[in-house]
Amino acid sequence: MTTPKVPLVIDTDTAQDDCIALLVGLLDPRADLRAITMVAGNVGFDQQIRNAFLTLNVAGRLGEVPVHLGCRRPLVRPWESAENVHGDGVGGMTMDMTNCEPDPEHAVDTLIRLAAESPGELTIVCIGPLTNIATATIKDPTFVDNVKALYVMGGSNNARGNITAAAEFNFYVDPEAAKAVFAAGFNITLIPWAPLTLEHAVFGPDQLAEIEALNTPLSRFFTRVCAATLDFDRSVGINGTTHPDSLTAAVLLHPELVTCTGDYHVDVETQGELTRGYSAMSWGVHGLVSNATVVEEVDANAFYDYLGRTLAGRQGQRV
Ligand SMILES: [Ca+2]
Repeated sequence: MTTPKVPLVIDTDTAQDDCIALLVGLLDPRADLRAITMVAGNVGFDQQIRNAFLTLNVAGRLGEVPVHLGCRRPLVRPWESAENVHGDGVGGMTMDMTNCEPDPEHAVDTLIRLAAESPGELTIVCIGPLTNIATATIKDPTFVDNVKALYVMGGSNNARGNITAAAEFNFYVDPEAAKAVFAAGFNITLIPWAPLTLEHAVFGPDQLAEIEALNTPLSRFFTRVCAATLDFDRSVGINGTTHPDSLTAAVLLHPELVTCTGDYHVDVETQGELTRGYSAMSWGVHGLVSNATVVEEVDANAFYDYLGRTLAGRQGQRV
């Protein structure tokens, strides 16, 4: 018996682990990736587009999955980048972009259309700021009900941030969008930065060496893309590369990776003097109704093995 494929869109600010999440969506046999939608986030918008096409190319799927361009800035605030962390997001890789044309349909309209075409079936893997999702929610009142689920990478579960002490980057960049999305009534599974990513989705030096030793086009791509942040990660006390985005895509396709979840009411701070983008996650004792399933633990070894198998594959072209 074959397992039914999971229809999904990946909404991404493509740099580093976003690229690896795209590989998961492009290469996992369980995934039916219907579109890649782009949102302002990690690095310059046009660089993000190039990074998405580089990833499609290495996966051997150029021209098969459309790239749609979405919101180029947050709802209310000016865009802030994480280029100090990511550089260009792909370790300086380039390619001929002659045949890499984004689809002319705006990403927000794509999200609305694809959700409406198969109501209750489409999952959106949200691994950037939530600007496109919030905008789609405002534009089409039926969008929330048409979407099966959102798998959101963002926030921290009563734990430390990354761009500030209080906030994780995706929620910090567009806190108004994040707040709107959590208030909208979606079925949300949330993959937080801390403690989950820091405890369960960091690949240390030995694991990175194992991946490099695979010496496939995909593993070489991984090594080049992810190595660019190693110095930054070490400077902030993380001895390895972090993989919250690829974990988010992986747990959608392989829920058996998840070993513990909790029901939380999640809200996002938009006004705080020191806490812009802070995710307040209430664990059921404050009289608030749950609006998200928060992943609390995953099988870290199984996740690493899964990505290793993906990168060991024969798909992809030389880089
Ligand atoms: Ca991202």
